Parts: sequence; structure tokens; C-alpha cells
Amino acid sequence: MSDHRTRFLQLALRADALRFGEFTLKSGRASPYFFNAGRFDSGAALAELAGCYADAVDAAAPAFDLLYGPAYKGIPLATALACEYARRGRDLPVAFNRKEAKTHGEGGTLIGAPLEGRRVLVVDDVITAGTAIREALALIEHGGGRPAGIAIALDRQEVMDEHARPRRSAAQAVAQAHGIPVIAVATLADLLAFAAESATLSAEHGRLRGYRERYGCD
Ligand code: OMP
Repeated sequence: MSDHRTRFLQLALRADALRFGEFTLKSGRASPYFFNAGRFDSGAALAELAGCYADAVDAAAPAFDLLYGPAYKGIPLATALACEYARRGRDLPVAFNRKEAKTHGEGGTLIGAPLEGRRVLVVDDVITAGTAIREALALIEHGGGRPAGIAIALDRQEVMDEHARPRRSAAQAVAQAHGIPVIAVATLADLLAFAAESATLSAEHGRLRGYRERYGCD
């Protein structure tokens, strides 16, 4: 497993952003794990997380010139990643949206650098069924930007319809529909490999495997 994956999974466990138990997802599925990016709640944790994102993005090397964070969880992630790139010598414009359009002041939904004509890298937390990311892509296109890729911390690698064949993940479907890469710092497969090697996660490993058999992609 490449270094940024292991670093990220260790950080997520330390920050309590990755938890095991019983969780109901937005899709209604009952999951034995949950990833809560809101737990990266200090400057040091966000800086370390941004380093993991930057390593994953650099390894995939997509062509982009603006970072976009969908409200709410994507906003600190895109901002932290912009700071990490500045630290690495690349000053990138950053933008995000608000959930409710403002009719006074500067108005509108989009905040930060203009998207017009830019190749946009979306920075978000997690993809399950892909609903949140589809909304973000529509907003970017509406704002005149060109989606160039999606960077997420965790790809849960779940199918949208568990009975459909082939078993394509939501991230694969979004990537194909928009012709852009989805770059995940880590995937459910990485989490499974990590749990298999951990002395303290053996029970979790069994439950994760059962979940992947039911909802995972091929
Ligand atoms: P989709 O829109 O189904 O791809 O789910 C992504 C959203 O689900 C995230 O933006 C979160 O609101 C939430 N979520 C998590 O934050 N962590 C998880 O591990 C799983 C979910 C989820 O509900 O599927």
C-alpha cells in the first residue's frame, strides 16, 4: 500500500474520523463503518490530511488549475489543500459554494476565485452513492468551470444498485459519465488490507468484508 494511504488511515483512526459500529448512511444502508471528515478539527490534523490528498493527486497527475470545495465538508478540505500546494510552491485559486443563494451583498452561490474557463479539481470527503458529487459537478458547470477531476479522502466503492450487473461503483459511474478521474486517498479495499494487517481490527475486518460482499463493486 502506498505511503499516503497508510498515513491517511492511521491519521483517520487517530482523529476518530474513521469509526466502526453500526451507522445508517444517507442511502439508508446500514454500514459497519463511517468516515466523518469533520473530525479533522485542528490545524495540524488538516495540514497532515492535506499532505495525503496532495500526494494522492500528484501521483494521479490530473491537469487542473482551480480547487473547488463543495459545502460544507469540502470547504476546509479544498482550503487546506490549497495551503499545502502553496507550501509546495504552487499557488492555486480556490472556490467553494454556499448552500443557500444570497440575494444581497455579493449575491449568488459561488464564493472565491471565478470558475469561468478553469479546469476544476473538486475536493470532497467521501463518495458512497455519488449524489453529493453529482450536485457539485452540476454547480461547477453552471458556474462556467470545466470539471477536471475529483479528489476524495475515501472511496467507499459501493454500487448504486446492489442488483445491477456489472457491479460498477458510484465513483466509477461518475468518472465515466463525466470523463474525469476520481482520485481517492484510500478506498474500502485499502481499508480492508489495512484492517487485515492490524491486530486490533480483526473483528472489524470480518464485518467490512461482509458489507463489501453485499454493496461493493466488482
Ligand atoms: P453520497 O452522496 O451517497 O456519495 O454520500 C456522500 C455523503 O454521505 C457525504 O458527503 C456525507 O454526507 C455522507 N457520508 C459520510 O460522511 N461518511 C460515510 O462514511 C458515509 C456517508 C454516507 O452517508 O454515505
